[in-house]
Amino acid sequence: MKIVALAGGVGGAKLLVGLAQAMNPSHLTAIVNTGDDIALHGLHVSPDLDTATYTLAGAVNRKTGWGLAGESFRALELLKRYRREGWFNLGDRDLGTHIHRTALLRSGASLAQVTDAIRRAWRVRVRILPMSDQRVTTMIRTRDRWMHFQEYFVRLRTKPVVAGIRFDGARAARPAPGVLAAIAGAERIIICPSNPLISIGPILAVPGIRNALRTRRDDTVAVSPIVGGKSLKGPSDRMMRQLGYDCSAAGVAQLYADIAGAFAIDRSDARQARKIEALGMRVIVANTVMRTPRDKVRLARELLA
Ligand code: FO1
Repeated sequence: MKIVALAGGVGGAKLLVGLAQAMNPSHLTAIVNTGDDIALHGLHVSPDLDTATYTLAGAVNRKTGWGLAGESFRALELLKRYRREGWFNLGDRDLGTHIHRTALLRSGASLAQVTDAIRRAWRVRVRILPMSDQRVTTMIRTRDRWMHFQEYFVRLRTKPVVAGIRFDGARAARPAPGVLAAIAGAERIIICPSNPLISIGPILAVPGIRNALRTRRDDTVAVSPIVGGKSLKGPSDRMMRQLGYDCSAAGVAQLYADIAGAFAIDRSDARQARKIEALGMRVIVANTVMRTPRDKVRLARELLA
């Protein structure tokens, strides 16, 4: 069975691990958000691609969900001494990935080619595709200005109220090679419990992807990242509220109603089922909170069943 999963950061990567264990991992394609990508110290950093790769390789820092386990930050200490920007915590080993990615991009490789080379070096069998080879940058508007997503997320620790989101470069971007074919050829498509606005939103903003998914609505299931009105990880709940969305599983379902024929919610949200069914979506009630490795595989099996 060929499966496609749309994923953003930490929440998405967790479900990818469950899927990779519940099926033949070489039949799984992850289409990953690159709106969070940032240029730092002359390096191209792709946080969500790396989170997916490191997590699937079993090398991720389990505490944070991003970066590598057992990481040190000695290069960063020196960067700070030189008064370079030090708010984005690039680990010593992680820097190796960014140096390699940047060098390959400079020598003319595409982001999709580089991503494939990196996941092979980590012996990851799941195919990992960036949403696009072109640069798309998620920008966040706070009260007084627009800023890069990572400035809002990491430097300002998601404290400012979000007044708007835009995806710079999206209109001119194209789906990365393999993305549309994977969507067309998948037996099932899974939208991971990632932030719908800033993790899945950029993927859907790449021209052609949302339309391709609309034609596969009957085979697509989305998983709610909101449980009991709260996000499982990160600022999804606050962001949704601040931007005037209904911050609930049903509110997320509304955002996906045109592309997902089924929507998975947590047992504790079972009362929302009727509201979601009214959107023309089939509701799957499951344990969607992934705390242990068993939780991940169990959820993956339910989504594949
Ligand atoms: N997240 C943080 O909250 N603080 C950091 O300093 C940080 C550094 C970082 C370095 C490499 C990387 O791949 C991810 C990193 N992240 C950090 C996570 C990243 O900002 C988020 O996971 C995503 O961009 C949101 O999906």
